[in-house]
Amino acid sequence: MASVPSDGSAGYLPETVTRSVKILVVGSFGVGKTTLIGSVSEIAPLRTEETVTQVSEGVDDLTGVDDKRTTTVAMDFGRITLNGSVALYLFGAPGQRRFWDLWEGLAEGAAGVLVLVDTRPGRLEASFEVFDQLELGIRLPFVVAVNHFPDTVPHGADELRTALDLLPETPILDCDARDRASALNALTALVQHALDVSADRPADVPQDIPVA
Ligand SMILES: Nc1nc2c(ncn2[C@@H]2O[C@H](COP(=O)(O)OP(=O)(O)OP(=O)(O)O)[C@@H](O)[C@H]2O)c(=O)[nH]1
Ligand SMILES: [Mg+2]
Repeated sequence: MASVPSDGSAGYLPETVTRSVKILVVGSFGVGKTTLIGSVSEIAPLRTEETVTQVSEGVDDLTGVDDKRTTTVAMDFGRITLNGSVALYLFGAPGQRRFWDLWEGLAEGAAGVLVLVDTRPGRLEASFEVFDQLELGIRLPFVVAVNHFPDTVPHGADELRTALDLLPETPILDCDARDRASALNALTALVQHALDVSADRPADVPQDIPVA
């Protein structure tokens, strides 16, 4: 399905690509957005990492990500080609609360949003506002991916759906942002969901994206 160039082509878009789709990746501080885009991108990802400063103290909860030294201050960018024909352009949002005003601009033209959540004790609450932001400001189809850390306690989808107040049709899946196949699986689920949602709005998303 996906390929990383090993032939020195520097990640030029394959000639077989006939469609391009913009995807936004959001989530609260430190959930693994930059990691996921880095794992899955077939080109060297663009990152805008800066050192976490004291400005973050008392604002962004560092619980569970104590070893995190850098944070995204503008966006991540990567690309993955599905089935040789559809290029997904991945835009990662900054997770620090003070940068959330950038999300709406980053969402422009996107077909859907992958929402990463960290369900560990003390971390899940940070995602509540993310969904407010999505529902009030961005209003695009989204899929929720639970990024598993070593101390993540598995929760049932129903339990999470209730905790996050999600609609019954919103897909929830597990992923490991460090794992390419897992990240790809989450993105594929999002494309499929965006297609399903757009059935009533044919202009939003190309209808013939091959999802394998
Ligand atoms: N164990 C484990 N660690 C992860 C995983 N994903 C990310 N990490 C680690 O968690 C930290 C957060 O990763 P980032 O990818 O920078 O998170 P982010 O969501 O981009 O963070 P901001 O841009 O600052 O909001 C890093 O230290 C990663 O190495 C995962 O799936 N499992
Ligand atoms: Mg980041």
